[in-house]
Amino acid sequence: MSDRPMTGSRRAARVLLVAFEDQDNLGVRYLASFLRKHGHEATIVAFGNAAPVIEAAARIDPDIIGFSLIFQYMVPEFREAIAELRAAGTRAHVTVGGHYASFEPGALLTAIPDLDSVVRFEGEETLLELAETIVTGGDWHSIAGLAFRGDDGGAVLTASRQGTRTLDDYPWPDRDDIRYEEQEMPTASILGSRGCPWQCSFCSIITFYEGNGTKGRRRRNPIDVVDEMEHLHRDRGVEVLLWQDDDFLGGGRDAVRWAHTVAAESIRRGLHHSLRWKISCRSDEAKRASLEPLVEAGLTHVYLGVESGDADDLRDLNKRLLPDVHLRAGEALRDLGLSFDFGFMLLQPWSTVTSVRNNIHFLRAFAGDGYTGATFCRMLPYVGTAAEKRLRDEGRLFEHDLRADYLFLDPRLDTFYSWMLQTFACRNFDTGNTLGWLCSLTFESCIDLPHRPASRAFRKAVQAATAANNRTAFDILESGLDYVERAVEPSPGDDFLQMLKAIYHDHDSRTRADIEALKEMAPPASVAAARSTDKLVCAAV
Ligand code: B12
Ligand code: SF4
Repeated sequence: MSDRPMTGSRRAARVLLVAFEDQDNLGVRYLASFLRKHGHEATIVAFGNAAPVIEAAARIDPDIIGFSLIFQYMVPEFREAIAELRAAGTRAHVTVGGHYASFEPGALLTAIPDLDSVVRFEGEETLLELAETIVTGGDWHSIAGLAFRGDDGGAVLTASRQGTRTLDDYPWPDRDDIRYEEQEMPTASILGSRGCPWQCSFCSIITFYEGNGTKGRRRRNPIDVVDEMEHLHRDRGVEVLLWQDDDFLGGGRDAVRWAHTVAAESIRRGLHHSLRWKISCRSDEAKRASLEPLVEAGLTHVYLGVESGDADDLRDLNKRLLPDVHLRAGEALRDLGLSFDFGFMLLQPWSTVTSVRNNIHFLRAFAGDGYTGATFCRMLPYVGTAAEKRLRDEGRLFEHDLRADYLFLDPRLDTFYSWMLQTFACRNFDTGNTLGWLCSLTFESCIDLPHRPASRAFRKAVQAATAANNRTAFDILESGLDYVERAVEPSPGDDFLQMLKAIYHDHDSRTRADIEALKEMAPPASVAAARSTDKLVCAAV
């Protein structure tokens, strides 16, 4: 399996990597290619349940099994799978890496007794050193970038890994086992950079990369990036690139120049004819002049980090911009004919009734026309964020089930939030939710490929259905807020709130019927792959 056999007496380490993989999981794919570059064997198994992991472990007899834990809520499932692995007789060293693991190694080592170590922050060098030490029977406890259980049961952290890493030193992510040819619209994830120069209070990207002693956003050589794009398109048949960069335009003029170099080089190589892009960026970066060259190169869709339409909220979130900037970004994206969706936290720990009301008004102006499906949720205080620290300092953070949580300063908002969760679960939060479908259809109605030209009639129909749904959701939200503002001791079960919920559910059924009709109208060979955009909704929280 390895591309370069080990020389000398040391044998190649066998590493089994396990990860949630809705889209290409670049974390484990970078780890796998780095291990292979150094002569080791790496196998990736997508995580759904323990059975395929146990089967792969029995087949490969790995030295290390590494789980990628980027999402905190998956801890219980991983705990179960690791216990089942041990029960099946696995003696391999079991480690975990990823965002949550990096910030909370102590809690994780306590929650998962069968775990041997945690790899903290970017894992390429640490995992390689761990693999090479374990395969030679050495003592791995002093390897930098690790955490493990000490004699007293508490977590021991080894020295952190420091120093600027050049991303160009890493081989491209290992995608050998991905069957792009079997996808209806072959879609690959790609990274042009790691990190972000901004400091939003709800986001852990800054602290995560600082954990390795790096700062800001590290960009790859743009020509090497286009080499990877060309390989994916011409050799693997990929038609859509999901740029997983947290902020594709983050880093001022240099970053825009870098993005334009990628665009110009891919046009020079003719990739723009049949390769389409999706990027994420901030509203203050979504300017016509910055985006136009990317559109020429194939940009179709933008995920915009809006987060709030209230000036006080935006200050609490440390977004360093005002609501007008979002509205201008929305206009620029419409002018360029791009589809977009956006992250939006209707509520955050310092919300007031007024800020929530302002947010609903903002949503009407921003998405009332149905150009995009309007998302709304509540900020979650993830570990490693300034918001989590502030809540902790204020004595407002409490834990349940390994998740940090909080109550609002105004108890009426707790009632509003509980009611909102019930009322809009089918629209915003459940698997296969209505909004996910509206966003998928929006993307589909804008993408234009040589074998699948965009249809104006389809676009208009999707926008009309989205507008009707968005506006109903805003009306229901506003009526619910009016009620909790005026009622004495409101409760989510109050008759009036339950009536609003029933009205929304009735409308949601009609939107579902519209969606079924729209799916029939969609140009062929696309619906399944575009579903991946469901998960982009609200990805920042
Ligand atoms: C792509 C992505 C997604 C994709 C998932 C892609 C997939 N794998 O299928 C989608 C869009 C589905 C998604 C959804 C969500 N996401 Co998301 N997502 C990302 C994003 C933007 C990029 C991930 C990536 O490719 N990173 C680049 C690779 C190279 O880095 P990496 O994965 O961190 O891996 C490195 C290290 O962590 C470490 N490592 C990782 N795994 C392992 C394993 C081992 C064994 C070792 C040794 C090391 C190691 O080494 C790797 C190489 O250096 C990240 C932000 C980010 N920059 O990472 C957010 C991020 C991971 N998502 C986040 C969140 C919150 C979500 C959602 C919960 C949002 C929501 N409210 O719905 C959902 C949950 C998904 C679900 N299942 O329900 C948060 C997680 C925060 C946290 N503390 O939990 C992040 C960090 C964004 C943020 N700004 O806060 N997401
Ligand atoms: S939310 Fe986006 S812009 Fe803000 S720090 Fe995180 S990645 Fe950067």
